[in-house]
Amino acid sequence: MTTAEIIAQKSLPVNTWLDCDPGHDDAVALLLALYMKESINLIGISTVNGNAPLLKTHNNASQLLTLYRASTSIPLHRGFAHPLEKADLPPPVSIHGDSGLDGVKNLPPINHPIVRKWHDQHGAEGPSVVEAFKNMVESRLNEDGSVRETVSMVITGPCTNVAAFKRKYPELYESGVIDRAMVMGGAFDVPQWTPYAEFNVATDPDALAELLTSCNVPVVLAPLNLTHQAIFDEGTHAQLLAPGCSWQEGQPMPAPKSEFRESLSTMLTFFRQAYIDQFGFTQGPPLHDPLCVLYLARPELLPGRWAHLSVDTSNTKRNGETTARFFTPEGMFNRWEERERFLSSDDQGAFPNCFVMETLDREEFMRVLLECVDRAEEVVAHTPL
Ligand SMILES: [Ca+2]
Repeated sequence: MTTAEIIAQKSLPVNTWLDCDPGHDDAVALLLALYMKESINLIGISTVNGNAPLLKTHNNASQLLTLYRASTSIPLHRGFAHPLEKADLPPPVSIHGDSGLDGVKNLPPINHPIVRKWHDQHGAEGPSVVEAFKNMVESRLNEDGSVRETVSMVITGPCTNVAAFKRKYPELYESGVIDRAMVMGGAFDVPQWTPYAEFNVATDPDALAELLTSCNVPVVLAPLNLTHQAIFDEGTHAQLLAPGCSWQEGQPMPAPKSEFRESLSTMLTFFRQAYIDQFGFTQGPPLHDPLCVLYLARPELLPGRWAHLSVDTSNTKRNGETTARFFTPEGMFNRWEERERFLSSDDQGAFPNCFVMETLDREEFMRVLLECVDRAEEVVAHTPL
């Protein structure tokens, strides 16, 4: 059994909370979370400042949930508009456009009644998300403090919301209900947003640092080294537009088979162009965020290693830099359940606090993604707005 299987050996479907800052790749993560139904039970969603200011990421989440015809029984909470401590960090980048989700055709408008319903459901900003996490955890604890069921947190933006919860209710964060914090962020020796740091971590380094102090909730990290393998290439794009088509490289793209496919295609085309213009990615955009959802359902597709992860919070140019000391060779540390022996060590810097996903079965990921598109298209076709 691989290390990945050991940490993620859970019964399916996995109760999942998605904390996000949509964002084009967040949008794909949300699609997977909603439509990998036999593997993922999406119990809640929250938004955070990140790819765009909070007002916009919350709008985008409301529009996407409407586009995807998500069940309105799933709560959507508005989170924090500013990082945990550093209020003066630079504003978000424009890679997702001014709205944070530019270029998507047929996106339901923000004044659509269903979008408004999502938007206003739990629309109060900030601390209310912490109370939502509190209720989510408490409702899964028995009276004697034992855990009735677990929840995996998926964080595809800055970690602000979850870190604020951990600070206010540390005993609930560590209660065992939250079994892991899946975090898209960080990078090791690859080009980044700043010369030292990946965007999500640079946007709120103190928040990730807070999560890394937990002895009970491991961080499972999808760094850029991994996510840059998740290239949404032209061949996959052709299949997204017209499933089963015989597209060959150099041919024009097929016409979209439905309005819904056109929406997703334009979303990924915008993201593709942004990656060409800003980072020189010519093969297609990397789909960072969905890998955190994919791992919950299919950990064998994303093997990795345990590490002690640290993050620079010094407010210097190295702000948000992630450093990993890996437990190698295999066998030094494989099982989260065996962390006790490190807890008693004098050197807390040796504690394995993070599982770093390292490689991806890209082909299978794209197959899963296209399957979710098929399922969503079917629902959309039968659910007029
Ligand atoms: Ca994101």
